[in-house]
Amino acid sequence: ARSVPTADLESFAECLKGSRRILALLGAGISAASGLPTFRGAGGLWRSFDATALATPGAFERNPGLVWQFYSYRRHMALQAQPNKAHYALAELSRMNKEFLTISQNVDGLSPRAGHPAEQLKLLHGSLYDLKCTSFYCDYTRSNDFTDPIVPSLDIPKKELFPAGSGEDSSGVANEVDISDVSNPIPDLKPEDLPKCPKCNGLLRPGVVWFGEALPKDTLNYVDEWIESGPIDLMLVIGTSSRVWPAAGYTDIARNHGARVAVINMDPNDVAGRNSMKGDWFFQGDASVIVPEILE
Ligand code: BJW
Ligand code: ZN
Repeated sequence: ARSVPTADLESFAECLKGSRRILALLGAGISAASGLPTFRGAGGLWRSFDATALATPGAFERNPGLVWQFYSYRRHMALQAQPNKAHYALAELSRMNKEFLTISQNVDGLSPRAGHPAEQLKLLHGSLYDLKCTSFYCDYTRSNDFTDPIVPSLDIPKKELFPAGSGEDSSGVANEVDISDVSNPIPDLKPEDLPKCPKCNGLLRPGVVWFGEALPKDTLNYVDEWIESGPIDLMLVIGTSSRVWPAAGYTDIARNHGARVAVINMDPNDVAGRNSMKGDWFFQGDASVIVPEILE
């Protein structure tokens, strides 16, 4: 049984067939079926903290140990997670169509791991596996560091993403204390226990974009040039609440460049209910089901 109404699917398929320049904007919802929580709504809390409140320069300044534990946990969970059928379908479309560009707000690394060609995938909010020095005069950065934990002090108990049943054979010991569970105390880490810069011994931070910070300039320039280099046929808006700027703005920009817009989201009130985000198509449901179905 199809999860998408046939009429919509037919008109979309026809548009897709005639489309060359396609832009996709990804948000946390595309990775939900891989077991990773989104930011807003259920799962958007880490311990008692709002995930978006930890994603700020101020939170890191006030308590780098806490923020590093949050990111260490997120890295661990994302490394355990597997890309889903939506990540794979978009990677496949990229290989088939070199004029397809994906801009992702996600830092989880699942699109690259699904084999999405790097030159057709722009990460607007950085990556959990990039690190950068916080010292003002130091330019040290490191990318694709999949070490888990990143330093020994961050080897703290974490929840298993998909616990191996409740049987005695599951690795229950490691799961007895779960750092994401608010009833368990959180270690008070000192700055000297946190990831350090090999160049200047300053504090390293995750290479992600926090609120109030500029998105990577090269990435923005690349996307702008891609947008300006011809009319856009189709835009796919997948699993994002479209509340965070400038990412959310790309949908209207694409529309102004001629794009028809397909929105794929679990929640019809989230995106489609807000007028400027209204798409020509709204496909409601789990992206890991819908995306492969409509791109097939
Ligand atoms: C499913 C599903 C399933 C669930 N299938 N769907 C007014 C105008 C313009 C800007 C601003 C403004 N007011 C404030 C700003 C600035 C601010 C901003 O946008 N704030 C808003 C909240 C109002 N923006 C910024 O600060 C940005 N920088 C900036 O503007 O710089 C200016 C500047 C220029 C020059 C110098 C200096 C500064 C930076 C934004 C950075 C965002 N960072 C984060 C954290 C990244 C690191 C980390 O991961 O920890 O990015 S916040 C968080 O939100 C993360 C996400 O990428 C981002 C977007 O969230 P997303 O992906 O949409 O997730 P959710 O949870 O919101 O939605 C999930 C959706 O999926 C829902 O719709 C579900 O229904 C759906 N879903 N399951 C399909 N299975
Ligand atoms: Zn440094």
